[in-house]
Amino acid sequence: MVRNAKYLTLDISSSSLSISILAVVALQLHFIHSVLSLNQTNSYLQHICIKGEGTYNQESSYESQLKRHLDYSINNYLDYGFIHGVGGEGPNTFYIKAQCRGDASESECRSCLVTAFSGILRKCPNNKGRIIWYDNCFLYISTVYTYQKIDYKHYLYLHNAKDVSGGNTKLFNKNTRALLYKLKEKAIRKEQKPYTRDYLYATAEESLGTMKLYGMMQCTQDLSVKNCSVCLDSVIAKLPKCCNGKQGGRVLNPSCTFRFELYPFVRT
Ligand SMILES: *[C@@H]1O[C@H](CO)[C@@H](O)[C@H](O)[C@H]1NC(C)=O
Ligand SMILES: CC(=O)N[C@H]1CO[C@H](CO)[C@@H](O)[C@@H]1O
Repeated sequence: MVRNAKYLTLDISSSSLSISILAVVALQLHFIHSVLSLNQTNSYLQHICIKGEGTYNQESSYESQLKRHLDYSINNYLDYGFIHGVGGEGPNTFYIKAQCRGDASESECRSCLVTAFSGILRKCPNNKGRIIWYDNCFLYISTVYTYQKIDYKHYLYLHNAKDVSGGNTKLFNKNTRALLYKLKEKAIRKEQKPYTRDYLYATAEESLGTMKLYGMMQCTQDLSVKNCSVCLDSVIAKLPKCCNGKQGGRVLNPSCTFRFELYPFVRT
């Protein structure tokens, strides 16, 4: 009897406990859902360990210099979401290039780059050349001077798993291309000022019948407007390779990038 009562009590409290847990979970689910509907996550996308740039010994001071340099830049120079840095000496000279997506807040940008740095140390533990991409930022560490240069070597292609429905691939590709050229004109427009978040960055949306196509384009802020345009042409030319007949896709490069989807994925 006593045992039963005890059991009952326990049962009641644990069920009310599970009810309150459920309520919290429901709240979180609601929160997660509203975040997801803008797909404002910061997923890891891909990385490249650049074999040709050599390796370093993890016991050497190279990595701690790199870390100090990056920490300092992240804490002091992130106003426009772009970092370029030079450090180390002689054969251990490193160049850092990092940029956040134009709609990332300063704190999202900072936390993305902190994640990116620990991610790159894990994925390419002793490569001197390495690149890592997340939704909100990328980080490129190299032995090669990258400032103001267009990168024609490192492209990353990602596409939405879903195919365009209804056999409208040709028309959809044409509409996507049109959106990308519209984005390009917007990204390199003359009214834009250097040292602002919007510099060399653009978002746009286009109605396609009952659907809506959303797009984003960005060059790194060190590029000249002319070179941004050249870089964007080079990524747009990869459209068939990355995304033929897909509902969404992106081409990423350490100098410029684009993405399009049939759902809103970027704050406008
Ligand atoms: C444009 O890009 C090329 C190729 O990366 C580079 O050599 C040149 O210095 C850049 N020009 C400017 C004005 O930044
Ligand atoms: C990767 C991901 O989370 N994609 C989702 C983005 O949002 C749309 C609609 O809001 C979903 O359908 C996708 O699955």
